[in-house]
Amino acid sequence: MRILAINDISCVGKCSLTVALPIISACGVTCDILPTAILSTHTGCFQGYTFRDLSEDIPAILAHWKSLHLQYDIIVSGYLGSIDQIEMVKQVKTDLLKEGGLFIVDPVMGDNGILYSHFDKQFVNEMKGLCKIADVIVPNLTEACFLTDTEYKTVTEKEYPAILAKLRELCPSPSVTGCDIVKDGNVRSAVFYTDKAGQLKSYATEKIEGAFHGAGDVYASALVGALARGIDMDKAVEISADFTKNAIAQTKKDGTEARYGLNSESQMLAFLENVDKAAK
Ligand code: PXL
Repeated sequence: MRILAINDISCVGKCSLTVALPIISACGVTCDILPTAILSTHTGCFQGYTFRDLSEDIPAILAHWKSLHLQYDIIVSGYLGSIDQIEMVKQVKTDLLKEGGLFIVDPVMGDNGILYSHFDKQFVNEMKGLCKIADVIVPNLTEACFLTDTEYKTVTEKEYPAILAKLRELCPSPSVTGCDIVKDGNVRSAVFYTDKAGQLKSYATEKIEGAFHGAGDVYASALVGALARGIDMDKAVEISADFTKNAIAQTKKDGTEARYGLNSESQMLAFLENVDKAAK
């Protein structure tokens, strides 16, 4: 099983490839990487970061891979620095995804109702185009709102089914993280997703207060690893959401600054045991 993760390298602040590579590889599959940019830190909550766009290097990398006849079972894309890079990812899918392979898009664009710096309405529109050719998309609630032209500020849990229905117009299998729901008077954090037939489903975990950077990357990487091991979507969502929640709880316990990312390392073994159990 060979996976290609397309994402940036943020050298500090665990997210994108520094999260995807260890988590996907640990699931027992090969994870190759296509770095889109190198940054000194990610762009959220840090100032003065460096940003080297690697677009110029990518055609030669792809030409070399073609000469090796590399083909992928799963391609997963994450943070893309420009509209040109969205076009590049479409080409990578055409050239390198095996017949019947899975194309998974994490439409990284924003959080807490706002777009990250560098992104605008035009980028959102182009990202909708990328989602249209994906088999699975994993937006957070903010990104789901931008993809469906929904006002984030006023969203309540009553709107989740309509958002999922609109996302299904883009992609057959959306999975939206960070959806707060109230159950028995307690707020819980849920993933809302649909199966291929369009039936709405959700999986909720304890809500841990705070904004934790890189949580979406941990969830998406775990989901890719679980799907790569042949686990069905229901179970893959469940074990990926549990892992993410445990990593958030660990980060809160450690008291490290949220912008430095999730301390998922100590929770990895339990996640991998769940992967192994479910893959049998
Ligand atoms: O975690 C998502 C992410 C990935 N890569 C870069 C980012 C962000 C979010 O801020 O800035 C460079």
